[in-house]
Amino acid sequence: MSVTAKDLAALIPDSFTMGVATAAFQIEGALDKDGRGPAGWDLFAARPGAIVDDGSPAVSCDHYHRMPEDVALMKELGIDSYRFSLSWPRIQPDGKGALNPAGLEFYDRLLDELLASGISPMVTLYHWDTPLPLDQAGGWIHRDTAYRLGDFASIAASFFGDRVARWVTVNEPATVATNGYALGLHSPGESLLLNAFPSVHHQLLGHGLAVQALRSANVPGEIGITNVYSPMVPASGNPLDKLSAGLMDIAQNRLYADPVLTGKYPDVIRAAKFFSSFNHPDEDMTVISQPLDFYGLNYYMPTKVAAGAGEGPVPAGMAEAMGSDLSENAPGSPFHITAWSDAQTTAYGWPIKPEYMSVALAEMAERYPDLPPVIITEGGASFDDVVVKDRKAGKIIIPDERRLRYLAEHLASALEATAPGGVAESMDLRGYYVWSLMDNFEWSAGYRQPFGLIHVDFETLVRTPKASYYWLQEVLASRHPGVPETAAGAAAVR
Ligand code: IFM
Repeated sequence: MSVTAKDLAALIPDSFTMGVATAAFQIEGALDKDGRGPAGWDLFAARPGAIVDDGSPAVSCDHYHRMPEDVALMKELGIDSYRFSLSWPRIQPDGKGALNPAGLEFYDRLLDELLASGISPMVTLYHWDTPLPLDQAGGWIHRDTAYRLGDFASIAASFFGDRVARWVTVNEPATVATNGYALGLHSPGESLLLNAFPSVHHQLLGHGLAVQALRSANVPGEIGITNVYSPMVPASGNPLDKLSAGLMDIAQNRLYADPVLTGKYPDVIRAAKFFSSFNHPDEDMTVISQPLDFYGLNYYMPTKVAAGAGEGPVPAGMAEAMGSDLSENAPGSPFHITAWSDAQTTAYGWPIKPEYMSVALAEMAERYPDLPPVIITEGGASFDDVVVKDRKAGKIIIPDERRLRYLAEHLASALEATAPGGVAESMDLRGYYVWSLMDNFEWSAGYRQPFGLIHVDFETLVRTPKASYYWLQEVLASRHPGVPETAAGAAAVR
């Protein structure tokens, strides 16, 4: 499929939100500045070998000090909305109790700058940077962390509620539970395998408590959660592969979507033996499944699943990009992820399959008849970008056509699926946010997986828009005929 900027713009409905997304820990840097407390991630990232190349998040994009420049780049891009997260340890260093005025002031300035630039703020309350004292007390294994997130939501509502258009309570609880608590690849580095289940339940409870807090503060903004969704595809017609794909679907998709959207864990989970060792009050399910104004969905790729332990939980190519030998992380696993023989891949080794964006939306629409409006809160791709110095023009050019194509094809797939006659036509799709505004600290993959529309030189911190930025700028400007094109270089790549 090849989609031009103007063709794509013509597919975008008038009221559809186009945005870019980031997360505090991945872009802010300034970890020990102005009263920020440590996060569990600060410690995890300092462990030798935990991060590819031992990349440090200490400075990252230094967004904390360069925020006005970054907002100016967003304004120039022409987006409708910016999704960012509040750094919990910058605002409330201990995760409970005293607040840090400098942290509150930073987000005050960011919100004001966005609104002055005509950009609508979408705020994520929890994007993985748990304050260290909470992690040390058990993190998401500990029920109390959910209540602390509820309190944090009240704080955010009282300081920022007047200016936030949309709230995301928790980002991708599946990634936190799987990578952080089951496999030890992310902070807090626990390898509890199936015993990680309490971290699932407590994040979902934290989501529900945060919804309650925001509702009781009467915030005018819309409220939702963000779950990542990957269609699970059996490696073959073999019944064991099909069973494995079904189990993986439960473990990575339904385990998080069902409780929020139906108030119940999937039957298999409830029946599973490990579940009986962990009890929770029944009332939790009511808290978890409160009505939402929107459901946030992150789509990056489908997953091919095969029976048996395989060489490790993920294919070698992907594992290498994450800098890990994963063969020991899930010993005796009953199934594993396997590579697609026919797919191009991102730098991470993730298969590029835009048609599965439609599959993801169709599956969600079919499974959850009462699904609220959906917003794709993240989508994007990491590639090894090439920085070209055009000495004559005295410019740097970053021709990232693969990223541009990835975004065009995935957005087109989502819009076509949800248009009348599409495979997910019953879904009310309200927006798409590109991950990410700029290259940043990609968790345990460090700086080796750049997702940005804007290149960041991590030595000099100079920002350079890539071809995908200029292309998106043209898409955005073309939505409203009559508005003059803003961008120098908008035509660089079509
Ligand atoms: O960088 C992450 C983000 O923090 C959560 N969703 C997936 C992105 C790419 O891996």
